Amino acid sequence: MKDGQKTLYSAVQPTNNLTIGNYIGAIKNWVSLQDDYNCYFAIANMHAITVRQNPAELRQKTLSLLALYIACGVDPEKCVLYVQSHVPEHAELCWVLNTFTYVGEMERMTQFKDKSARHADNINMGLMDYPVLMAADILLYQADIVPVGLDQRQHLEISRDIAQRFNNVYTPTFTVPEGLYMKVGAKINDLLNPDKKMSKSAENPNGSIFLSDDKDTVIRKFKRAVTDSGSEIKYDPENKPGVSNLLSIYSVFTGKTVAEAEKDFTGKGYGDFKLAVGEAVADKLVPLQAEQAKLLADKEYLNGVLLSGAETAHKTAARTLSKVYKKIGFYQI
Ligand code: ATP
Ligand code: LTN
Repeated sequence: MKDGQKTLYSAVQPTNNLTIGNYIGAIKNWVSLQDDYNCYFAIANMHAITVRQNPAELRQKTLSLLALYIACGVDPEKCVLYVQSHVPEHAELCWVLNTFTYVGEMERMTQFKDKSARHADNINMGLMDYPVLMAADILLYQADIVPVGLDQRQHLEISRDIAQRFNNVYTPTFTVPEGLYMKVGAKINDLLNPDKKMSKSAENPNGSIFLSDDKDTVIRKFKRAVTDSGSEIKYDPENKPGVSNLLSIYSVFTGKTVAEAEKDFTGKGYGDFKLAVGEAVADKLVPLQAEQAKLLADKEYLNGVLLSGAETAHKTAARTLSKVYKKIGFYQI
């Protein structure tokens, strides 16, 4: 822990396979921020069970996500990496915050509406309560900033509202967190449906590039990516959503600006362009997969990271929860 630094919090659910959207919108940014903040990165398995999971798979994906965080460059020596369910204060604070959240607010959440439609046979209370648990995650650590993709903006706003509401009823208790959205890549879109976000759980897996895809699959998916009418390779999300999405991906994976990326392709056709994007992505994914596999072979090391992460996280979380319990009048012994 670094004294005097602000606190940063983020998490990903250990569900399905992660896409390059998750990587670009979330994990990649964590790496560049980890030296400047006190960072907590969780594996949100409690959020994951809001839709039905296979238990063996959930267990395996938890470890595999940790290995991925580390393979991407998130350093367990600098950051607190832990599993959400290992720190019981998340559920405990969530309960208190539920009493500061209105049913109507939760019913209006876009993700709740989307997921209710997709899982109509299982619209459970947890699905509705998802944003409150997320607020509990963030507020327990008094996080100043929360780097996430744009799809999480609404959840972040509600976390801020809940924090402010509590602070106003009692005395300042929670830091009111700020969302951090990157300029390029805050929303990577589906390759076949460039108006929709690329998602882990998309119906057609050909529109998503999974971090576990091999080189041939990556190239094949990019070859089939939907481009736009005309032939110019230019960043114009309004009129050329397909091409602009590919340019964003290329720019993030090569470290070039979007303007530099455009220049690389002046005079070139869509075929060459799509191949180059595919190659840039595959070149980064192959070593990442090798590193993840190497880490996964050392379960003892990974368990050690989680054990020490849970211990550190629990200390901070317990301090906040105790403050909250005192303010609301819970008798403490
Ligand atoms: P699902 O589609 O299964 O609900 P998801 O792909 O949205 O899941 P999460 O675990 O919910 O994945 O999100 C992890 C992080 O990745 C969040 O910070 C989220 O904002 C970010 N993210 C997800 N998809 C994208 C995307 N297409 N572009 C940019 N960021 C994204
Ligand atoms: N709901 C988030 C994952 C998540 C999260 C958090 C992100 C759970 N808790 C706290 C930031 C802060 C998602 O990305 N789907």
